[in-house]
Amino acid sequence: MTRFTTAMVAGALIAATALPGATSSSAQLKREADSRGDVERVTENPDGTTDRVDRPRHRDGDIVSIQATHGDRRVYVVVRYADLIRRADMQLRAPVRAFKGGEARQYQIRSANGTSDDRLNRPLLLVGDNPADMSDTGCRAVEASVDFAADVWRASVSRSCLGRPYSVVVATQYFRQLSFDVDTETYLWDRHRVNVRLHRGQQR
Ligand SMILES: [Ca+2]
Repeated sequence: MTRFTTAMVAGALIAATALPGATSSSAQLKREADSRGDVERVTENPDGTTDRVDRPRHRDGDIVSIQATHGDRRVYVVVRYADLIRRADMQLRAPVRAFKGGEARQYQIRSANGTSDDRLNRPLLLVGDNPADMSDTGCRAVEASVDFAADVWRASVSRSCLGRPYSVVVATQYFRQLSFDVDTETYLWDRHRVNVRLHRGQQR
């Protein structure tokens, strides 16, 4: 199994500030571009140091945009990549920070989609403030699919599985493990985050 690291989710944990309520009664949607050519090769060393090497010509897994929607019943995310190749060792992730009543919980939609085994590809909703120790919520109302021809990943989760939050912060990560042993892990990754919020009055 992949070991989780603080670095992997750092981008998702930044925007934790409480957000003012919006006035729109419709679903909220936000789309943002992500830089191209910013995939990194990361090595976490036994002494706790981390080496990062830019891979500007690496297109596979390079996130180019994220679109998040906070609807009345579900949170949706659509991620586009410069290129996306089916690989057994990749994970497509969408960290979702859900705010309600002054508290926030950290979730993550996770989808592998690297094999033809649908059981392994079944998307999961994880929860936990410690990115190294997240647990499966058992939520069945989580969906994900990959269009490799279009280099697009689509995922969604019901608001009930997120505790019916009044606002969410949605992020995304591409993660591909290259090597792993007890002391050292090397992986390719890219990440982006986007803020989407929903007015309290729309809680259901
Ligand atoms: Ca990118």
